Amino acid sequence: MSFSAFDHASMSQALRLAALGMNTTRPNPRVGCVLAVRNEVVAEGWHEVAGGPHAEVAALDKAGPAARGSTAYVTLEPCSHHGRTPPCADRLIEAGIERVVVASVDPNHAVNGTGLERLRAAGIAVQTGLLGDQAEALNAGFFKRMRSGRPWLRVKAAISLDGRTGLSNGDSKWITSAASRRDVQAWRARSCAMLTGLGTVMADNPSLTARVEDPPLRPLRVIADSHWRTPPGSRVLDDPGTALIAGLADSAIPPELADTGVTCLPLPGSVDGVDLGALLDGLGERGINEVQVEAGARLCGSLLRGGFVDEVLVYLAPVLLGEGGPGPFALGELESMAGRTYLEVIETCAVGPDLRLRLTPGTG
Ligand code: AOF
Ligand code: ZN
Repeated sequence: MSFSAFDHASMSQALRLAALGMNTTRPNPRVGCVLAVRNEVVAEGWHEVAGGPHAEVAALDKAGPAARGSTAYVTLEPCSHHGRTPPCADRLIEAGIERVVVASVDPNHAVNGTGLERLRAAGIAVQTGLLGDQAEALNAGFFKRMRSGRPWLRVKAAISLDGRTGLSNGDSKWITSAASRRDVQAWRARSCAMLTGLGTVMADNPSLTARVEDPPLRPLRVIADSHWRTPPGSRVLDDPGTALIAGLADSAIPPELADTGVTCLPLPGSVDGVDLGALLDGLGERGINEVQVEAGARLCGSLLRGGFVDEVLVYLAPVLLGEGGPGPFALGELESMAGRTYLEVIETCAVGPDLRLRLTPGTG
């Protein structure tokens, strides 16, 4: 199936529109739509917020009668279900769209091909797969949650050139530049949840909010805290409605912690801590697509060893911290190089004086 240069350009534009919803569509995916008649764009739309109009409806509302006979370029299969809003497939049919080009099929089991079928049944020409990889990458969290029930996990680490995340006395402010720290805020803003451990709460008392100019939805702040020891006055609990503590079901929750109003999620586990798979299942059930982990070496190491990490975001600062401090992942001491962990670099870029690497756990 072939696509024209105009098809490519239009889908690229639809992807750019979809990205405008980067920080606001959750738990829904980011979706964009372009309507064009005879290679002339007549309207554009994107999904802004869950419960609000889907991308196609936003574009159709703008186009009005001009939508008749057009081609709709949509980054995700138009929905066929009644969710918070009525089905987009029906709206496209009613509007007299002639052709629909879709980047990726909706993995939501409530849709999953049925939107395409409905359009085809109405006599609309439907093509799929144009820039599908980009559409999927834009919604890696949504796709992963729909397919596995678990969120996409990104571990962020700020390290020195000698691989440390701080000094042995815990001091770590700051290793990376202000530019890198600002960049981190943008990754927080697009995340549905932040995940840390009790150790980081005690050492740094972080707020784990996203401080960007246009304040987006607050990420859910999640603390892995086996024995419910998070101090009720911690900054992560300053807005308890957007915080969650995951602890062991067989450990008692102190009343002063419960009284803060924070959500407590009791989980199975062991002396090593809560069962991280169960924690991720719990977050998936809460509609969490993308999780950003900013935590100490122990939790990050456990997540990596457990195979739960999808992406690692490393800020590498040109500073040396000497001996004694920890690295980003506690993986134990290796006896031979055969035990090393490989990661694959998928992107490198300069951020101020630092280097930012995006990696995925690989097989070597
Ligand atoms: C589309 N266009 O722009 C989006 C879609 O509860 P609702 O009504 O908002 O539906 C959410 C589901 O609809 C979401 O899980 C995904 O399957 C699909 N999202 N579909 O046709 C859009 N955002
Ligand atoms: Zn829809």
